[in-house]
Amino acid sequence: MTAVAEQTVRPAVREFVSGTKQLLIGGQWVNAASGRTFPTFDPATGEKITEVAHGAAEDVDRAVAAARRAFEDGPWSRTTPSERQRLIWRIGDLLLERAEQFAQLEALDNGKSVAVAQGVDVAWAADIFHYYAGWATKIEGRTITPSVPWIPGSQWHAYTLREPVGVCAQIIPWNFPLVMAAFKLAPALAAGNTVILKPAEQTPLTALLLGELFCEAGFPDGVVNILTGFGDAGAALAAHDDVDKVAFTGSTEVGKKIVDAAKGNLKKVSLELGGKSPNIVFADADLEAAIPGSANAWLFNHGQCCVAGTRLFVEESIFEEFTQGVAEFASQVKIGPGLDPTTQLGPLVSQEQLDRVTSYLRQGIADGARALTGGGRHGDSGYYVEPTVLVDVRDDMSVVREEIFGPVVAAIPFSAEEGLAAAANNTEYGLAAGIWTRDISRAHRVAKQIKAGSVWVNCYNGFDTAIPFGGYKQSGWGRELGAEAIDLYTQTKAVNVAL
Ligand code: TXE
Repeated sequence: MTAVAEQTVRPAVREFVSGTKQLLIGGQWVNAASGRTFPTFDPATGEKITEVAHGAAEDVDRAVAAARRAFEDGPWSRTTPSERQRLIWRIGDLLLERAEQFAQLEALDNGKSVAVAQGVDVAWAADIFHYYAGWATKIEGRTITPSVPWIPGSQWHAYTLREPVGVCAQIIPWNFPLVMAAFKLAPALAAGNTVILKPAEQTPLTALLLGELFCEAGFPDGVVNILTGFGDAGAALAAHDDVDKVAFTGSTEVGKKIVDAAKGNLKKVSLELGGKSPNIVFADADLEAAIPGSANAWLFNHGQCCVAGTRLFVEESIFEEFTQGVAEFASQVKIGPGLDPTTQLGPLVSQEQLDRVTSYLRQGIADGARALTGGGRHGDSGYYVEPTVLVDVRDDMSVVREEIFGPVVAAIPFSAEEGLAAAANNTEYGLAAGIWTRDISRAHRVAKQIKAGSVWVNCYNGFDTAIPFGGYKQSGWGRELGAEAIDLYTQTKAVNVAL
């Protein structure tokens, strides 16, 4: 840790990162079978925070075996829904009790502002555990009265049971490390599954701290296993014959590899992948709300959001005024390290992401795009990028077509509602969209035409644990959050009884 980080973070955080972090397998903290470790870095400085166990295929086998035992023989398969409810609820409580520690650790490892980490990430993760604790006691089947018309006079009684899928592998990314862990773990556990969670190699720390909460709360051994490592560990989980389901959030490219790897035993697959979401502003919109709202649509979390509104469609008559307003807003955000509570825009997560985002910017400008503000790296230490508003863009440019995952937006003028949805839908992705207008009929009309899993009207990033979330097209398979996530982690058994 740097001297600044040493001074800023609480003793509990310093202590947590003071030694090598281990894997959580079968209720025990253990080294990787190979004994290897890897470093995790502070993106504000590029300096190492600590070493983490480098889990690989052999550890995957151990973790899957532990999860299988806990599912088949262990107490988890015999716990009642109300016992699961109490345990899961306790995780939400513990997260809130330790909110500051989690927030500082997240800011240190990921680079996001500590204020956002506490107010959004930790608060939301706790809410997700509380919400799904409630679901544990409400997973119910149906009764059906079949008529079986080809057996006259027969009498039948049929009902459905909703059973857990089994051993679930959950592979998550680095942009919302704690929230992603909560998205995956809470519904899976509520439905009675056991889990192996693989955090991203860039940001393993809050998942490991969360692992401590599972031990403290009294979850039986092997119900939650946490395996830190790289893509090869994820690939081994996705391919494992004793894993019943794999849930993944990350790039579309890796999502396709997961689908291939899962074929062996046809395990269930759910995917939440990339996006290039349209955010549409009509001339009649409330500009006082739409300008900051549309800026935050791609600035939030430094643009490292799968839902980021990175194609900004603005009606021609207000295009110049609006894009200037967004550029001015963006140029005024305070850039700094995540651990500074006044920071609004922190560093990107890694050198790799810095290189990736700045290379998109260079390519876009070489292709003829013009930066109204920003355009490159910010400073020369840490992984900072200037918030960038690009105009004069064309549909064939990579900055318009591809997910950049940094604080960059491409602004595109439009002249009429006719043809607008086709332009907005002209992407391989379909995760989210925004619509800003005072015309309520138009808002609903356009919302219906957009091919995306979430549409926000006169707001952006409007998330709630009860609202389902997921992608159309190449943005994914399945829906997380809400009741839909319980569907992802249960399977239906139909029982038909001849009376
Ligand atoms: O993602 P990866 P990366 C997008 C975003 C970003 C790009 C690359 O555009 O710029 O992806 O980021 C694990 N089998 N998103 O390379 O590789 C990996 O260890 C199984 C969008 O970091 O998809 C990590 O835990 N697992 C996204 C997780 O997959 C594998 C969030 C995500 O890493 C694997 C992150 C394999 N073959 C990036 N290879 C979103 N939808 O929010 C890697 N992993």
